Amino acid sequence: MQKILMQAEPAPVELDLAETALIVIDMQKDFLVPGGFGAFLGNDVTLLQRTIAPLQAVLAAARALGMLIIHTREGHLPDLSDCPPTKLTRWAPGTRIGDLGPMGRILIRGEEGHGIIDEVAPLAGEIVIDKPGKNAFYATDLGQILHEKSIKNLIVAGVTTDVCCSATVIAANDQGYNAIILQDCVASYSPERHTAALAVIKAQGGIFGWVSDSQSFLASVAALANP
Ligand code: TIU
Repeated sequence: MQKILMQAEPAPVELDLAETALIVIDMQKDFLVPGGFGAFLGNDVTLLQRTIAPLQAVLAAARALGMLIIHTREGHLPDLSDCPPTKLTRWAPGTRIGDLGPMGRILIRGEEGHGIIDEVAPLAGEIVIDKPGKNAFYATDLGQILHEKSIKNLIVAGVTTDVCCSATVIAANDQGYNAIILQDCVASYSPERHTAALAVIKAQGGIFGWVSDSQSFLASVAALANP
């Protein structure tokens, strides 16, 4: 078994790579490209694009190590039957989930905007989970997949820090997983909410998990080759 020791807050964390998955949350055009759900909500989507380069480096290392890699996509069935009315009607008509945008219907499975951006596209064989909620465990097979693969630790990347990444870290913690979020591989439409969400995760001795970064992950992996 290959074990890495990764610098993190509130404390370094040791991870057995055979029991660790990289989960990449919702790196979809609907969140990162103008004209999608993120932009419909009034956000500057370019704030999320700084995650791309560090995430590419982390993905390359995880692939080289043979780690389990899971990508998620937030979105709904074309008939919206899996979208709770509370999520559907929260915004003004014309800017809602299912409404037509420049990349197709907003947050609808199969539409262009629902797809993962090319820069971090899943490779053949990598798991892609479609989720109707913010938390990746809700109404998905994620828990079952992690159980079958004997995964105990999740390295979390993607968007947005304070919404789907945070919701997934919090759910993972309750379900008995160690969650380590990589702060330069996650981003928010609000730098203040990004910082606040990470502060909550690592507070009180790591109440929800650990906060680390891509360089710490890559350094811990490099140390395997040069012990
Ligand atoms: N994936 C995800 O975070 N969904 C969101 O709706 N995020 C926002 O920040 N709005």
